[in-house]
Amino acid sequence: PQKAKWWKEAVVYQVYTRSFSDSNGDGIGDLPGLIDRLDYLQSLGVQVIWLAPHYDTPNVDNGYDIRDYRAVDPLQGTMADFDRLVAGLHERGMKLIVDLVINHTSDQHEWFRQSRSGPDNPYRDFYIWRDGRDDGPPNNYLSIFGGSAWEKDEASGQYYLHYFAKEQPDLNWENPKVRQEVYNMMRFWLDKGVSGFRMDSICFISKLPGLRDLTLAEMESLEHVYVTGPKIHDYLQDMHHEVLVDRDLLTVGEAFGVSFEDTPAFVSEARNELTMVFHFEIVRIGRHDWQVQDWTIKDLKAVLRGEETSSGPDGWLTSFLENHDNPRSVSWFGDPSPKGHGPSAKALATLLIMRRGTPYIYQGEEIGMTNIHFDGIEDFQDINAKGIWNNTVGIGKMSAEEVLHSLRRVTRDNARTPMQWDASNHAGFTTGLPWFRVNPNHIDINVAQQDADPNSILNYYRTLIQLRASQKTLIYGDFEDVDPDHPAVIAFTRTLGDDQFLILINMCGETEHYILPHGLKIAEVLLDNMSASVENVLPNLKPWQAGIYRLA
Ligand code: ISL
Repeated sequence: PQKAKWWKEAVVYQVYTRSFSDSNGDGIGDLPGLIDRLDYLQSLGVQVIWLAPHYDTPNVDNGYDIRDYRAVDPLQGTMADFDRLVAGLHERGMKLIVDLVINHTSDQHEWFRQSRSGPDNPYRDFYIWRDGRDDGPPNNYLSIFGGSAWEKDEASGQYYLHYFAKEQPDLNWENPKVRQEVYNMMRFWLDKGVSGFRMDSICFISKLPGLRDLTLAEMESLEHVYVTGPKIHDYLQDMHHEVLVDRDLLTVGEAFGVSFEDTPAFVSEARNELTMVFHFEIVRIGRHDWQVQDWTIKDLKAVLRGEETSSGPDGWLTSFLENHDNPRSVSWFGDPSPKGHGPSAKALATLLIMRRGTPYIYQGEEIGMTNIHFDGIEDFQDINAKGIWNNTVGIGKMSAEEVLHSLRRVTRDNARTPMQWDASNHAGFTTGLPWFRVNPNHIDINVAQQDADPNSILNYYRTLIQLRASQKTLIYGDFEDVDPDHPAVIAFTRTLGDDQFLILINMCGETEHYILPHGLKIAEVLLDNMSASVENVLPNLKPWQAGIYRLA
């Protein structure tokens, strides 16, 4: 049986501050804007906020390029605002986790400025510098955002490594001084009252010894290579021992590239590394890297089962369908048209909250925010989308239409449009000019309207979250897919001792004639997005019908 922990019972809400709520009219969301919305977040029933990077940054990658780990980005507010945020959450019985970006810093970080100033500088070894090979970079590593992962520094003639943008040089974790600096910085924020960390790209921090060239196959899936550094577990255990131990924190690692089989090593409680990780198999279903592909509900169910076992006997897991790096789930897995929007968003909510694992709601998901329309490349903000464009259309490798077809669907920008608070101009996000376009559908999809409608997606989320909080079985119970082969319906049970629930989700926009396997029978409806009664849940599941039921 699972040990009880607050971070298993909590539902987490991810705030992408820049797009959440702007208090001063500069068009960029900020900490005071978030503080103004805490009552709303409390009313949703979430207990934890995951805050996007709030550190001083030149904003090349929306804050994932940190210039000063101990200062607040002036666009987002002040240290006093940060302290007020923590206090405001604690007053409401809620907690804060912050984003920890320690695979790389900004190239404007003081450590990098020093490091770059010459091979003899004491900070040189804070980053990864190598001599070039022939007339090019030290090896054929590629950046996740496209192009070489090496940038030449003209002054010394050497190259530095950057897995992401060239303005995001990778830290050298081999250097014990780097580790000590990072640990001190983590203690600084823990002393301010944060309850844990979301660790960005954490599985990339250990580099491959020798930095050999990648094979062609490896170049196609960089993340699977970059997570295989041999010291990753030493570093995480060292960090745990130095900083995390005995503090009862939520630590969630971004495990982009880590296979399900390799996951127990990160999350096993006995190993003292992380409490849970994010996998990308579910949110990346239906695409290869950034190119869209066909997918089926059966594929999705296979991934759900695979992820379920990835926690091993004494680890924990996460459940999420959206974040700031992925398109909107209702546009990807559901049906964003007026007819399918409400039912499919509720069906996805049922999956998100009722799986085993700590659920993470991304801002706007609780009202079913959708992807936005892009005409041409000039409509995009995302540094990743621009990199993809330059490396395809830019060098004549692919046609603009072909690339746009995928980019429109997959770009991270889809998740970064301003939060839709109401039907007013700029959706109540700002009184100024928003930094990024507001989705015109805020007229119909917004918090104010859904708050007032008992049948809204928002109120369905509230009910789901309460239900999960009230039933230990829905938190700690085992998960079993009871119908792996059905092509349209997800059917699973959650079981703890004698207590058992059935979750049914019709993942398509057609009525499904559905018979429960193994002679199972529904005895009680706890929640059903079509308000069906015991007698009429089955045999005809309506389009996107979903719910939680007790079995006879
Ligand atoms: O979203 C991706 C590409 O579009 C992923 O490859 C993503 O870059 C990867 O999951 C790492 O993401 C994290 O680190 C990046 C930052 O840009 C992302 O926003 C962050 O979530 C670099 O810090």
